[in-house]
Amino acid sequence: MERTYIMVKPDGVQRGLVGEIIKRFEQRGYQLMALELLHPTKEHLEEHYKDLAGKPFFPGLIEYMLSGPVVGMVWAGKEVVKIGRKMLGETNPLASLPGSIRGDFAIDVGRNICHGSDAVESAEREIALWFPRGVPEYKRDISVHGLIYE
Ligand code: IDP
Ligand code: MG
Repeated sequence: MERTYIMVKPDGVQRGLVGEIIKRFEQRGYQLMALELLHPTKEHLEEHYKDLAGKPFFPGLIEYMLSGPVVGMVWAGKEVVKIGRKMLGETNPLASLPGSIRGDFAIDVGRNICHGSDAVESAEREIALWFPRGVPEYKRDISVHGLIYE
């Protein structure tokens, strides 16, 4: 089953949007596999965002991500990486359609409340980074949701 790493960033936690973001993934039909509120170190965040290390906004991004706790989650289900990104909206909230999380709750690219992996490979890398003890699988009674998994 495809998995993705979704994170509520410090501004999302401060604004009380954790439940709202969880709700959207749950009601869409995705399966919650792991969930943790944590205070990541600078080194951990630099590793998470290592592909962006050369960008001018990188120091500001790390400072923002260090401003408070984050909530990390693993969600699983059909095409969850791609659909999860759609549910989050565009990187710049101003380009995000209403109905997406950023399109409903944010206006600033530097305070865009959530993170979602951008590919299956980066999702697996991020899951290993944020949940190093592993993420156990569990069975879900999918018939109650009307979902059919291949
Ligand atoms: P993503 O979060 O939509 O995948 P990335 O390009 O991976 O976007 O950038 C990671 C994060 O860095 C963004 O979510 C945003 O918080 C921040 N960021 C990206 N571009 C800019 C920018 O131009 N100015 C300020 N912050 C930015
Ligand atoms: Mg990204």
